[in-house]
Amino acid sequence: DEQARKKELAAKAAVDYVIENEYLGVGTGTTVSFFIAALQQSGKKVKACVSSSDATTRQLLAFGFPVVELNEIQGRIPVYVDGCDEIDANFNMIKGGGAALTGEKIVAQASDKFVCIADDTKLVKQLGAFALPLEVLPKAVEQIKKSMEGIRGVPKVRECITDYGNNIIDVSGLQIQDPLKLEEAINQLPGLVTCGIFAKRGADVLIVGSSDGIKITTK
Ligand code: DER
Repeated sequence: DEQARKKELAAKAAVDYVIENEYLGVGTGTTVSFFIAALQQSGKKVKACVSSSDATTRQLLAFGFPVVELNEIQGRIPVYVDGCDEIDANFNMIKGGGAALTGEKIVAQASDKFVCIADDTKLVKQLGAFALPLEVLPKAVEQIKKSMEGIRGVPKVRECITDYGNNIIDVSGLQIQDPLKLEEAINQLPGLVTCGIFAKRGADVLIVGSSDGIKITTK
């Protein structure tokens, strides 16, 4: 379908950013799935991949890539490739649609260059049309739901358990004028594991697939 074609275009273009024989951080989602296949197709060799989720680890191993734990490497990761659910003009993102936001944020934090791959439906003027995912400890679910209602959000617990055994609350109805401010405020909530706003650590390069091809912008 058309959206898949746009994702694949962006994913293929990201292969150029991969540095041979270096560590590579890999995100989660369908756009990343196209990237893993394109990277294998390219024959480029990486030292090893650092994965953001169990699902991505399984896919990387299936495609023959070596995978190492983040704790096993001393330095920084040069490049991290991942998708998003929304991205604004300042490269702030909403992520977590794939329930992998905690692993994604950890590996993104350890990486020097975040290359975001997306189809053009992900581009927004203001974050928040996509319900904001929060990873929360089960014990804190009701309390955090109330906090979100307190800022006029509409929280809904997602039917899933994350790689870390936690819940996801999707919060719709938020008008996110200042992504960084809201990310930092939500981070203070007891029991909050990860906020799906990626503003403190946003993207550095954006590769967008559209029906006219790809567009690459660097922050
Ligand atoms: O969960 C995430 O943040 C992923 O990056 C995911 O939402 C990206 O979605 P995709 O399946 O459209 O690539």
